Amino acid sequence: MKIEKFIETIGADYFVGVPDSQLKALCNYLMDKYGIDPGHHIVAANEGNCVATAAGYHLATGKVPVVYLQNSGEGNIINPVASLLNEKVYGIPMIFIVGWRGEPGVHDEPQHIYQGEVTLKLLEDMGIDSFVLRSETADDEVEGVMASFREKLQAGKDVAFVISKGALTGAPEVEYKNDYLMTREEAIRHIVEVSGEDPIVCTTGKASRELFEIREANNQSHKYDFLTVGSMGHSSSIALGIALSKPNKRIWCIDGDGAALMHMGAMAVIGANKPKNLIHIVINNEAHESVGGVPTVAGQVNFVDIAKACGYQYAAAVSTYSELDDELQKIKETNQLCFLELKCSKESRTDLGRPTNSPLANKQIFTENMRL
Ligand SMILES: Cc1ncc(C[n+]2csc(CCOP(=O)(O)OP(=O)(O)O)c2C)c(N)n1
Repeated sequence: MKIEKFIETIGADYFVGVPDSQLKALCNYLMDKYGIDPGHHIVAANEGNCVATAAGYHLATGKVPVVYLQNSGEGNIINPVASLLNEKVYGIPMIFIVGWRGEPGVHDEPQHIYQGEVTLKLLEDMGIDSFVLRSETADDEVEGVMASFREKLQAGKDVAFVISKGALTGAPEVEYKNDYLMTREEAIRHIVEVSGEDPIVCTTGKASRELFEIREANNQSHKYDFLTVGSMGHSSSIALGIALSKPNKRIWCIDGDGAALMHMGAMAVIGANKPKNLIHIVINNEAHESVGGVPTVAGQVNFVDIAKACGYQYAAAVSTYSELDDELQKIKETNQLCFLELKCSKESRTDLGRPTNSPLANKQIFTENMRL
């Protein structure tokens, strides 16, 4: 279905979301039409925040908002859906648009398989009526579904369109860029040169795919790396758990700005615990680059000040490779909790591959190496 027709059919003009590559048509449509606009389109830090912000919009206007998310974000919405939106609590109506990664029968990456299997069931368990939009779904069928959804929304219930691969079409071209010169991939290459045999916990999305390919190109083992292929926003907490358990090993965390924002409370807990052996690096390209490039709010966030305020003992930002190399050497030698922000461009290789090791195989060699 063409995105314009879909938006016209659901009749909404207020959207809060976390982007998804499978929702590219929707994301680009919203960026093209509204950009980031407090009256029409907000990109939230995580999907639970989307629900809460959309609930606030409904409370203030009486209108029905739309929340869009990848199905990976279902876990993040469960709490506010069950304890805020549900008709046994406040009965706040909302339309969800959910990108269905890992749909059974459609090939996808390991982190999407189980989530894909339980996507519809989780919606059902949350009391959200859903309809699966497929590439072959006729426009008038969607109109019919929306007519019945409208009655449910009027009764304070929530509904969802689950978007199968390729079902939404007609994405306008949108250019996502900033002025920074370092690329994420080259910056990771510089980190790997300095980290040597230290373990690295790497964030969700293309950063992990790039790290995997860098190891391959260097003929190095993958045993040093824990790739957080799913579980966006949790790399720094995983790294904290490792760092506190292995005080004699230096642990590097390569995080993304979108991921760091998604569960920013983790930084407060890391800062309070002060593991001396943890180096937390945020690659800030001001975007959700891995899923298309929709901006995060990280262009307006001072991560260095936040890290210092959370209790990190050293924090700095760099935007060139020579600054990066200087800082990497410095923090490698200081025995204290360090934070480094890398200001990077919004780009990646079009021929970037995916890890060829399974997550289970990755875990096994990583843990064997950790326990040596
Ligand atoms: C809970 C959850 N929501 C959404 C996604 C989809 N997703 C995968 S990577 C990504 C963007 C990550 O952005 P950032 O951390 O800034 O890294 P970048 O891709 O820019 O390097 C998103 C939204 C996900 N995997 N999990």
